Amino acid sequence: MALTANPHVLAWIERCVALCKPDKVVWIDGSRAQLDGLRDEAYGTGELIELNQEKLPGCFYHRSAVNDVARVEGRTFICCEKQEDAGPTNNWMAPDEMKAKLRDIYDGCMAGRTMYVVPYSMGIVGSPFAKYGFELTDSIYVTLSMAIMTRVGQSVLDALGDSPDFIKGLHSKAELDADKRYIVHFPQENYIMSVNSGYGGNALLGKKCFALRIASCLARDEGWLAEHMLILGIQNPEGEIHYVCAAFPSACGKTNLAMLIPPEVYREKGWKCWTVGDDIAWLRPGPDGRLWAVNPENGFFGVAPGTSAKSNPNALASTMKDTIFTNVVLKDDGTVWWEGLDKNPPTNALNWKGEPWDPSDGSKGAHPNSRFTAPAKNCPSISPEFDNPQGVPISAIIFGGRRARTAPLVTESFHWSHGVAMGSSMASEKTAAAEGKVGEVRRDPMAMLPFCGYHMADYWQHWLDMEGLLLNPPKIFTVNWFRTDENGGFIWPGFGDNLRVLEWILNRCEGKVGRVESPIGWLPNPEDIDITGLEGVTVDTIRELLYVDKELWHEEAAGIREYYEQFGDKLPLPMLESVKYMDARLEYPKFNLK
Ligand code: GTP
Ligand code: SPV
Ligand code: MN
Repeated sequence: MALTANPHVLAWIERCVALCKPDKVVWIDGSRAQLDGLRDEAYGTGELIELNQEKLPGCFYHRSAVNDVARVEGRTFICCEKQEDAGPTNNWMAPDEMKAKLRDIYDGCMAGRTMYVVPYSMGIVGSPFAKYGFELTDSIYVTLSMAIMTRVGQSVLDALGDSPDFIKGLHSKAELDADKRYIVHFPQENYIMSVNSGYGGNALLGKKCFALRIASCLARDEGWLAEHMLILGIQNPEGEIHYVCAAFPSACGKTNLAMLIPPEVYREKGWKCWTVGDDIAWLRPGPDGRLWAVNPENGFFGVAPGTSAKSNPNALASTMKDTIFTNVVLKDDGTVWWEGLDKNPPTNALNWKGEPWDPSDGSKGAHPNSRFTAPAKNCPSISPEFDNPQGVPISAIIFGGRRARTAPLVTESFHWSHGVAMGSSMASEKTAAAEGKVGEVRRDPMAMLPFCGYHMADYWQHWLDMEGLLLNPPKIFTVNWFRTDENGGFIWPGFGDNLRVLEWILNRCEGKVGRVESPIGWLPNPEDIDITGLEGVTVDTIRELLYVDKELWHEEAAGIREYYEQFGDKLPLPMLESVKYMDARLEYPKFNLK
């Protein structure tokens, strides 16, 4: 039975039912009993596997299809009326043409199956910043994942009432046919259609599809920002908490930074960090002229490999109950394992494909993009402000990526538009979170390349315009934890020690520390990065990590200009000026670069 009388919702669902032809329709009220019932049903069909309930209470396991393990950017479309509004970085098709194509694929796709109606909220239900959506899906895995990642159920319907202001999402696994897989956004209709995938960002429509691609369009129209950013609170020994947002491309360290545990010497002095969000931030100008951030999600869909008691104890602790594990190693005692968890790969275990796995044969047991889906409230470092509907005030915005050689450990922008230019030209080496060749360098502006729902150059202009809405804008920085030495090893220890860099950033925001001018931005005095208690890192190491290589940066400037060319007349002037200026400054005698 329908759980709402909202005529707009009911009329749309009726059309979807007529198209997909499910055997029945089940409304998700969000109750524990209903979700547990669905989980048990999925144990029966093998869609989900129960884990050891003594060791991992409330946890279960899922394997996705072998051809369905990451987002598919090549099959992700922005279908606005005019192609030029989607821009050169998005796939586009005319809405009518796409709908005709999808109609054939969806026709009868749920025959013999149940359609679950999942009402969900991005943001705290009832908050002025929350936005509501519905995901119609034929997957119990997706339904249960949405119940972790978002706020679902009756409270959402009550808050929505009879309003037509909701985001529609129609998802079907269909046949999991990779050739008919489409992840499609119709921003002008607030509509998302996803078919033939059951994985992560392709299928959990509240996440990348709604909270970034559709929301970025809403944000442009309404004067705010929807960003691929973590939100972290940093408490200093005086007890003050300052918040930063950071955008890194997929699988480049957001979850890790969001759950940072200070190094021992910092903990002893009283430093503490608080997790507000690990993937998505919605940012609005507040009445005080600052930028305020909320995390619209309610859980973490984190990369499993590399997560350990050493690298990220908070993430690991978050997965100890009520968590779904996808595509990791399944051990014979009903627990899980992945590369980097510890140094003891299990014997008698099944790999992510469900095959008996011999760790000594050199193959990976867990898929590199295997993930945990964990409730945010499980996280030991979850911020007391997590549920604050007003969000938290942001002192600094940080852009980062994986660069083996070029980018310094940290750089401060000269001013807002320079910071926007820095964000627009971010580059990173490709990871396993999306299909394609791992390792190759690609530009990923603001870590939003796969997630911006409109023309990238218009998005940069929107970022520039935001300055005018902020009396007290955050400072913008870039960081790079991934510089390597001649043997390919990381020079910077990273993880908890990244707080040492954050401290410098916050000190800059408060004017408590100096900086050095460089052609590419302000850099720290190497002595101002606190290295107390760090083994093997000296002031010279920091100097090396901050080094600006003239030739590499000339190449970088050329690469950025070439990248910008595709945006033609739409490219905001400050972007181009910024790279020209930087390129010229590399030759200024005062910098004396070799
Ligand atoms: P998405 O969920 O895909 O958006 O990824 P993410 O940005 O949250 O990345 P995550 O924190 O899961 O990190 C991905 C990988 O980066 C893991 O293998 C980490 O071990 C590694 N990583 C994270 N932080 C650091 C760091 O400071 N230094 C180094 N060397 N590696 C890091
Ligand atoms: C990412 O790829 O940035 C993720 C995982 O956070 S997914 O939800 O699949 O997009
Ligand atoms: Mn992400």
